Amino acid sequence: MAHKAGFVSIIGKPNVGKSTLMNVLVGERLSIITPKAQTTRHRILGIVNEEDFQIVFSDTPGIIKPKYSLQESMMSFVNGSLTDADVLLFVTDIHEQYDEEDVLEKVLNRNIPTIVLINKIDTADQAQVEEKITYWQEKINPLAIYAISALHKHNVDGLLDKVLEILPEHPPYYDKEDLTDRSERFFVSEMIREKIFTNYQKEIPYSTEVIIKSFKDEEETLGKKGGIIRISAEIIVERDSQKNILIGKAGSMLKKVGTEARLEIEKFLERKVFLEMFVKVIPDWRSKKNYLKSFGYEN
Ligand code: GDP
Ligand code: K
Ligand code: MG
Repeated sequence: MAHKAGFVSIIGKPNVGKSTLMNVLVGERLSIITPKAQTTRHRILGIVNEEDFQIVFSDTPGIIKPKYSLQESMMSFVNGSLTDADVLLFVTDIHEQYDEEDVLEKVLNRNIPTIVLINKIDTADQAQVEEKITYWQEKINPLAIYAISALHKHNVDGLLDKVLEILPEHPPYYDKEDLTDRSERFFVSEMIREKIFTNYQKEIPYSTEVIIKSFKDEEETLGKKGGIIRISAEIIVERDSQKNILIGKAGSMLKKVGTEARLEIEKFLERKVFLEMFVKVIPDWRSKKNYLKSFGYEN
């Protein structure tokens, strides 16, 4: 049988469940998930490999109108994923209103086969689901519409079969062992960022970046069997006041974040981890191109 392969972009507004869906499709917890908008800042590949196919999913930041350079870079990741997509998975929340047309225009004027996913149907009744299916049918007449719950893995298998049906015959783009294009360091920094998103309110999560300064696996560096992985991370914020909040009384908050992140990282790496974190202030880093570039946000 001929081998199929292609790129499948998961796109939509913030918080509709794109990252949840990507993790379900790939069967691994690659993308971080929080109830806050703009959790995902990068294009993250999740690769599903079988003998006769390779599906390369792209999780992307939610589509917004950028207000500062970081957000511009986030939107350029969305555009990049649209440029090489063989299939679009356009994710919507069942309760979401589409009164402005800008998102649709950006996404749907490209002649890419599009599947609409009406997500979070666990929060709606059958009549609402049917109403939305009709709505999207009339509005954009996509190749297919699936009403799903990414959270409860409901109706997702049929979706995978549909994607396979559309994918072109092509040799694999990545090694068939690969699960993603990102490094362990990247996922570690994301897991710390996730805990910052869930532990702090207001502007702190949006003003924070996490940089892994060192990552030393004692099994490799010391040849020590059962050795731990020592990780040192820098948490960057924009102001001294944010640094104080992040650290908390006598370091209590940072300690909580560190413990939660370490447990997550240990699960991911399947190893014991020692995690140390430092907080550093870089005023206005989200608007400074040189910092953005060094943090991996190319524009
Ligand atoms: P993204 O911003 O589009 O990547 O959305 P996330 O995957 O980060 O999810 C945003 C929020 O929606 C999180 O709190 C998820 O747990 C929640 N969520 C995602 N899918 C579903 C779903 O099918 N049903 C419900 N009830 N919540 C969901
Ligand atoms: K989110
Ligand atoms: Mg996301």
